[in-house]
Amino acid sequence: MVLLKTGVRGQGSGVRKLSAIMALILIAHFTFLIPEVTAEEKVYRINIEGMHCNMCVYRVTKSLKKLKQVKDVEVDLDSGTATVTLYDGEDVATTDLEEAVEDSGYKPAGVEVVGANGHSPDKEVEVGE
Ligand SMILES: [Cu+2]
Repeated sequence: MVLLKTGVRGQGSGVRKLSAIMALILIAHFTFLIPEVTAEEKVYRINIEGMHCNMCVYRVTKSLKKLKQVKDVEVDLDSGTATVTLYDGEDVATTDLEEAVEDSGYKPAGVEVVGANGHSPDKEVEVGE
């Protein structure tokens, strides 16, 4: 008994060191969790025909941003695409995206899911209602 007690007491600083390591592991763990949270943002890419200049880009961007699920829109004039990022856990009908493009005066030519933040779509999990 006595031996055991002194043994435990002797490890006091060791235990403190261990808690510090545990805390570091926890912090590291949470740091890794952050990208996972944002990975729930769905990203769509829309091919758009008829855009010629920055005014076109502006009009398409403005129209897509009117959708309440849309967090961010990036239109690339050279490739004729709009990359639309939704808010966490939100989804949108591709027809709504196409309508938004049409409303701005341009022609949608296909919508694809490019995954979570542009990463591979196979990571997506359909969650039941
Ligand atoms: Cu233009």
